[in-house]
Amino acid sequence: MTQLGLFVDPQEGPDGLRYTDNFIEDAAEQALIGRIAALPLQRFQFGAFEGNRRVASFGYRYDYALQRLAKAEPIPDWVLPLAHQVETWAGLVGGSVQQVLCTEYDAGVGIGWHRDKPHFKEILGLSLGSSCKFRFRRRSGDKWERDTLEALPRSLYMMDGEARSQWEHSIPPVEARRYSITFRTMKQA
Ligand SMILES: O=C(O)CCC(=O)C(=O)O
Repeated sequence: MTQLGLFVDPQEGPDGLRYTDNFIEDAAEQALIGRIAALPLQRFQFGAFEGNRRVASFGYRYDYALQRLAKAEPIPDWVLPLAHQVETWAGLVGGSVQQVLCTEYDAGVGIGWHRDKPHFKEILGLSLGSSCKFRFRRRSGDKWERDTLEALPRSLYMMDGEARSQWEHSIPPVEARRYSITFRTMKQA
């Protein structure tokens, strides 16, 4: 298993994965955690099932019952400068981020293997509060090829290319409460 923690070697890990530590300062992290904790977070709903993580979606949300995107509350003003900072780092045009997901994982909570919905293009994620093992896997014959990114608090990752289209990702139960903000661009129709 390759540990990408500092992402020293760009040849390591899934193609299309980018990562940087210290994307924001400590004070900004604390302010963002306060903002997310104050949101009306809801347990993640997928059809008849409910995840243990708590979320709030902005811009769009995926409706699992109707299997399509639905409009959500606009991206809040306090997220917009951060979304712009994320777009600049990613080399994206300003305003590309059109969906924002704020997530709270209590200790012991994670997220199962998945790829983000095909309606979205680039996926970027800011980690807050504690680190997590951001795992990747993809089929290779009858085996799984695997990688793990140690995503530190205040770090940002981006999934594009193969990391986005071929690899699944998951987070095993976190040891301490973690928050994340996921920034998604839209695939053009
Ligand atoms: O918390 C994270 O950084 C990942 C979230 C995620 O994979 C998702 O909500 O689809």
